[in-house]
Amino acid sequence: MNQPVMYGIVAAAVVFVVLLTIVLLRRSRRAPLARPETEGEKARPDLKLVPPEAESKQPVAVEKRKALKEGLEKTRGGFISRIGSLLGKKQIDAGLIDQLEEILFTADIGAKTSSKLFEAVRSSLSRNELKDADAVWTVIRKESEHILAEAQTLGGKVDLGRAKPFVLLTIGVNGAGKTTTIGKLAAKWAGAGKKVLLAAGDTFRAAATEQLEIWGQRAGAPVVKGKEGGDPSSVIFDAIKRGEAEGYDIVIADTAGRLHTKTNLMEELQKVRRVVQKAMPSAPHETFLVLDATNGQNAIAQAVMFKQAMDITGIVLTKLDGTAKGGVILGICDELKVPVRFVGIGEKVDDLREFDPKEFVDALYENTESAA
Ligand SMILES: Nc1nc2c(ncn2[C@@H]2O[C@H](COP(=O)(O)OP(=O)(O)OP(=O)(O)O)[C@@H](O)[C@H]2O)c(=O)[nH]1
Ligand SMILES: [Mg+2]
Repeated sequence: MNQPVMYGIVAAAVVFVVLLTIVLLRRSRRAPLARPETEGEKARPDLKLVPPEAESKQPVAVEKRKALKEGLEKTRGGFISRIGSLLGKKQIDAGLIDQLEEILFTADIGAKTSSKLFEAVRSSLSRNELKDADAVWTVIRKESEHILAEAQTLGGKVDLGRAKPFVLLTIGVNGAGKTTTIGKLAAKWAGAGKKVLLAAGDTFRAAATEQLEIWGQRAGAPVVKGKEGGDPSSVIFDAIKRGEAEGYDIVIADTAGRLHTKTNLMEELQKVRRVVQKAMPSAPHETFLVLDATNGQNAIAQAVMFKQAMDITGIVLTKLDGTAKGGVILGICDELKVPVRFVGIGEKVDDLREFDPKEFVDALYENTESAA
């Protein structure tokens, strides 16, 4: 064999080995993704195979705070930014305090809460404690946190382990976000290893059961259904009985949206509660009033009337992401002295946050001191 042919064969062999190595390396990197999809995953394209926490490069707590801050962006752009501009320009004196009063009273946080915040600032000023804008923000923050924390302390914590099944009723006006919140909660609790059953207590709309079933499928939570136009109490009764018989940890009951001003519909809710008690004397263990933050002060009015009719143990405030009226949470807690349990910050399954007064106030008044 002559020399050029030998070199040719050696060069071809080297190229072959290099190419083979590249191909093998690529394959070995792809291997973990080659897991075949299960039937369930194929049927549920909306489900994330990798949980959101695992995808994130940042710690979970940081991610969650960021999402809450983003959810509250519009609210920060409302009365908080107006206070920011006021404090940024002027001396802290009586003239400025008058303007602050006006902003607070038009802030959709309710008259009672506005006057509480305002009085806190005014009394600090009269004690000569307000040297600069930062000091004003500190007073507003502290008073806000106090209002939220007080309701939280009075209401205690949700203890899912206190009964089996733990029965949760959800109530509220039309479109407040009840069904969506149930779906988010079912996914959250099922994800934490709880066996969750849903009760389609909204027998008013045919589509309501279907909507709940979609959420139930995502969470792996079955739905107990009744007939359209049937008695919501009996559906919820059946669900509790099935929950007991089949060892469910949690039963979450949906109800039809209703106007707080309609007496007959509020009486229907009271019947639901009586029937629930018949099915299980210690139930309902929690009754969540779901309120839409975009309703602003009307949400406070709803809350007051629902509380008169039902023993509400917790609030879920939804749609904080879509409104500048998120400060209404202060008015709700102040007026009702009922804790906020969760806040909704979007339509997706993980857009629900457990409510923590300090975290919330930090997110709400984020950057105010430096902005002022
Ligand atoms: N942006 C945003 N949208 C939400 C949130 N929660 C619910 N929604 C949306 O609000 C709309 C109404 O939600 P539902 O869960 O159907 O409300 P509901 O209270 O069950 O309504 P009814 O059964 O008619 O009384 C839906 O389009 C939801 O996607 C939230 O936190 N943020
Ligand atoms: Mg609904």
